Amino acid sequence: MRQTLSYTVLPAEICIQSDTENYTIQFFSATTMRICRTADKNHVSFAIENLPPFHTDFCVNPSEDSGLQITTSYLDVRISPDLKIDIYDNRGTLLLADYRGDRVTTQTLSEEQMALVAMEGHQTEDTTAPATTTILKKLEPSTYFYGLGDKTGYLNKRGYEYMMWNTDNPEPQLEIPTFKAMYKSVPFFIAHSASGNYGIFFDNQNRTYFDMGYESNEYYCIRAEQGAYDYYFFGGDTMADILKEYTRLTGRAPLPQMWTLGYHQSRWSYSSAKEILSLADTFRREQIPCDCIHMDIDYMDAFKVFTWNETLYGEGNSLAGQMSKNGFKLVSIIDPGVKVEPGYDVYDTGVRNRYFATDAQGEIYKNVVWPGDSVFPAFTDDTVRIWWGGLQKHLLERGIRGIWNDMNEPASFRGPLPDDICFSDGNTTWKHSEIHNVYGHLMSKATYEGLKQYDKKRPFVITRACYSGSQKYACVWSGDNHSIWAHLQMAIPQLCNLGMSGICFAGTDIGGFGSHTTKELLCRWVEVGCFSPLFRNHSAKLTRRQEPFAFDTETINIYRKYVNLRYKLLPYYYDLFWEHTKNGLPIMRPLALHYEQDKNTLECNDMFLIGEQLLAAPVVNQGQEYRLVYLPEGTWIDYWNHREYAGNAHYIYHAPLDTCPLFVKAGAILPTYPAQQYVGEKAIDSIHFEIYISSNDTVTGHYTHYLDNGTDFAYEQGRYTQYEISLQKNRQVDIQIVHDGYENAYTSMTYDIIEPSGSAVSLKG
Ligand code: MIG
Repeated sequence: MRQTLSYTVLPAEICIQSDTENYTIQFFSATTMRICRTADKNHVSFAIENLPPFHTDFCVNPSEDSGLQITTSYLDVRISPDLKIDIYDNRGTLLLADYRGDRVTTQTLSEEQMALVAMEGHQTEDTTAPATTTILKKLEPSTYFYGLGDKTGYLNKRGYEYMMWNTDNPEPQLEIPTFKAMYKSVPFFIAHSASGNYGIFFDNQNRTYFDMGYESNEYYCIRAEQGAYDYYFFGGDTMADILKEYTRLTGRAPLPQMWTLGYHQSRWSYSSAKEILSLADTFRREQIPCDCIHMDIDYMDAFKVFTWNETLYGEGNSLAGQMSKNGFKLVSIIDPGVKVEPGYDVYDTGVRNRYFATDAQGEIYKNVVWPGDSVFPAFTDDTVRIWWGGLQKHLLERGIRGIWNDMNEPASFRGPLPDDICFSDGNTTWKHSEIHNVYGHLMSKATYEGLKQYDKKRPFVITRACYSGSQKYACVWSGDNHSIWAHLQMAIPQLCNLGMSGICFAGTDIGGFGSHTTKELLCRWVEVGCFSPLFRNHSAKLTRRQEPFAFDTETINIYRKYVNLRYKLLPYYYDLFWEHTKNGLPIMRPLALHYEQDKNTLECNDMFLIGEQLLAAPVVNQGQEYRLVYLPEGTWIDYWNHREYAGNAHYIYHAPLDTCPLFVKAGAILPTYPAQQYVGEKAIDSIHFEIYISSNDTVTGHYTHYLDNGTDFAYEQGRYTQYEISLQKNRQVDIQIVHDGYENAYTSMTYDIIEPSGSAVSLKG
């Protein structure tokens, strides 16, 4: 029997009724569309805090097949009577079609057979588990997928299945089939194909599965065990347009304090004030710039959060005070688990006010983490978040300048938290299974808001677990990697995909966390890490030491070279963060983001861009001194020797241990600072631009430079200065101040025009 759709058009939405379900469609721009089950329209979104205004400029018409056609100036959406949705762009190109067949599941073994397979320890995960929502979309042969947070594997996510379930598993996260889930859940991806681009954000924080063409080459599949049927479709001419819209919806990273972009040194755990002070001295003596030392769990008294072991780490803020004389800041770790110990005021206050998660019977739920028996704050509740935010004062009083949130998946030592543990928010009681993936998000939010209120500076929060939208509150690190080459290699696609997921402020533990690093691995890792937005070396207890001076003079020299490079480029990094607040683009970018028409870039796992002007091609293989470099279109200048490279070509590059191949796009205008041992060591009253031209002198360039006090929120009141610098064909350089609000703006500006010195020969040449 032929169905006909009935529908109602309201000023800001379209409601579609079929025999079985009602759906609502809304637009937030000509390219951004939301499709949800009408019953789910008002579900709580943890990612989107302020829905942007509705876009009401759309037309709805019945279509010839008794379906419906909705158009905006960009999209042409066709809905068939059986409720299949096909999305075209305004040129008639099909971007995304609903799949017309059924899912073909791969698990066909009987229970008995499964048990047999499991006996040897093989994985027998059942991907056919019941789902309340299954979205099947047609998979085109040429589609590449990017995003999905920091999952294992390669830049292109096609062909693999991932699970969104924040997971702490410190084993080497290697084989993708066994590591479907990591610490973070970001149910957003961008699809790129020959016919165009689009993005999908599935706003469901429950356990979800993203099969990106693993079980079939015909479709891809998004499934949820429970929760809302609610997804956003983003069209866009470029992947950058899509990221801009996705981050308009879920938020962007606010400007960080400038010092947080410097170098951070960490290890689990520096065991006393004495050790930390002597470490700081070593940095200064070796002239390796460093802004901050991280304090892992041992600084606490019996792992009780918001306490301080004064015997080992000094009284009051004495440690921070001594460190600051040397230009160092301290960041300290805070886990969510609160030790069960009557008389410990964090525990007592939480119990008295019912701030902790309970079991189904209403008893406070206990599991085990570092302090032993522990309880878990219900961060779902505003009151609990405000309380937790206030607790940060204990650390601010000790002079701590940033908070590192760990174990917030939440991790637990006595088995996972049962699904039915209750987290209340005053009105609703959420089951653990419903809020597991946003637990870290809500903890970061509480921390951010507390720091903002009591410190008044731009909060510096690092989180391990997160969800879509956490970029508003915290930067992230990729958790417990290992000191193995495979994890250095994986760092590049991980950080690039975090950027493609809206999370621009990210890093991996430089040198590797678990296992034992080597001199060569550490050197190659800092050559990648110095470009990652969060620049931190961290390692586990009982592993070989991996501070920059842990090996020999050659290592120190190489390390210093790259940390110095980072400090020289600090104003460039800061500009990129500012740009991110405007357009949602990441700092560290896959080549595909700017060269999506070039097939060579689409699966490039071992090179990346920093903004648009720099391209790094680090060596990430043991024993390698030569590597293949691909440069996309344009003219590129070797940062080290100024040789000119024609783009669209492959080169063999000699990169001994002290060399990370680095290229500057001709026409680039790079802002640079003088060498400093830490941010603020020198009062910077002048800036120097390096301007890279091509040998035929035809390349032009344009650059926006941003300056403010690098610390607080005064810029929101217009207290910043913005410069526009341009390079004309005849080497004419023009600098203009377009906003003049920062009281300590530069008193002088200088530039060098960098001329190419000879040209390189490509592989074809
Ligand atoms: O179970 O605090 O990922 O960075 O050093 C280990 C100790 C707990 C895990 C974090 C790591 C940190 C470590 N933590």
